[in-house]
Amino acid sequence: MRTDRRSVLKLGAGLLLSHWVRAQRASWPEPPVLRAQEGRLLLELPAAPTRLKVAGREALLWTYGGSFPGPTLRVRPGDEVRLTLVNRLPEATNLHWHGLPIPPKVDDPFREIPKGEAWTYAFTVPKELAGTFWYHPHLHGKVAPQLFAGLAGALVVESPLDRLPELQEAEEHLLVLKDLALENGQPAPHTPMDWVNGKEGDLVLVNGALRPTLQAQKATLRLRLLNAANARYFRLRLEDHPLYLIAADGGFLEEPYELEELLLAPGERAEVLVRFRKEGAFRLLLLPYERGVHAMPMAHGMHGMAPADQEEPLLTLVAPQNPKPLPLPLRLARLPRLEKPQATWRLVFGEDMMAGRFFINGQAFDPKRVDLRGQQGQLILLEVENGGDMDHPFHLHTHPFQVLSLGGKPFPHRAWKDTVNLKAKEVARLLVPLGLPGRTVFHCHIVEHEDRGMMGVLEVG
Ligand SMILES: [Cu+2]
Repeated sequence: MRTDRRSVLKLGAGLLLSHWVRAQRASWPEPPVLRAQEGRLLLELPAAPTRLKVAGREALLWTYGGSFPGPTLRVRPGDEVRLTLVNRLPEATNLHWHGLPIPPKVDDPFREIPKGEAWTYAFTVPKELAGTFWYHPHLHGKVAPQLFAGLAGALVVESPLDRLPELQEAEEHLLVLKDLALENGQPAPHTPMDWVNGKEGDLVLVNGALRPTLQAQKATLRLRLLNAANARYFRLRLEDHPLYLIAADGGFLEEPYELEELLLAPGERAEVLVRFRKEGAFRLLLLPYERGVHAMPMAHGMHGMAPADQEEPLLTLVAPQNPKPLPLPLRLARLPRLEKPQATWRLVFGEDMMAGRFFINGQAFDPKRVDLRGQQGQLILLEVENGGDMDHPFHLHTHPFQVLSLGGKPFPHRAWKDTVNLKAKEVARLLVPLGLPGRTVFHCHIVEHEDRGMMGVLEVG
């Protein structure tokens, strides 16, 4: 494919850093946005060590395009994306297009881009797709340190439904939720315990900022939330206001679903509407969440659970004067009813805490082994059981699914998902229409667990 050199966006550190510095001065930070022009997004994106200021401290992170989080890519169905990842990291990496139903040959978790080399990802954004997706490294064994070091960015697929008056008139923002721990100005290295529990950081950041404030101009907000953390769960509640869920991982629900709390496991996304009922400042609170992490699994056996943290503010929303929120949209997407699965597959998550190894159906990941085989067009009932003592978010590449039931209860709304959290001993029943052919993977999205074996291979012919 020929590339028009002049139209390629080259993300030298300069362009994005200047953009970022400006954004940091404003009270509300948001990653720089790169938008497709005339149906094409042509982009050279370096992954490189980058000096930044994070939460008032100097830090050397690993970034995409010089910003933390990486630039937000905004595209529409049918757009052509041609992104060249330039690896300026001191080790190999690659890219995963989390949630996009694109060919596994393109979104290839088995590909390795050596240091100093580049690789071009070229694909067409699928028709009928809309929602909040993301990109991050997926090189087995290295995902956890690379993601923790800062390598993550959002990809927004716009939709004709965005033009519904109740959505178009809303004020839209992206919230990349990601934690970080710094040691000597660099991302703290993984301890042996981090490789068991999944690494969490003491800096809980929104778009790379600590406890930012958003001064809303409008009385209705549309927030796109992405949990881009390695292992931290975001259980969220907004003071004095419910949240109206309008989209899950893979796009719109059929109608808004009112929530008192929103739980986002690593890898998950949600879009919510906030409708201000009164003037004032309202904190989005991060509530404690017990995910079964172990305090001392290595040295002295199980010492019980780590104490749950107290609730703390994640960010503050300031309502405009005399707010008059928009009505809720009555109808959103029409989603297919999936019925009569042709096969049932079963996956069981397993843990060996003492060894720090993780399994699916008793086996650690082997890229040369195919664990599940199916045919394009088949509808699969996939039962995933968490046989472990910790929560594990199940993620499947390439093939979005609908959740039939979780923990024995029917799922409360129809939605396209690609990541679903399982508490200890829970079973999720998923309906998976097998889509594009090729070899892809499924795994736990606590990326330390994936790096330490909790991943398998699905081949669709
Ligand atoms: Cu896990």
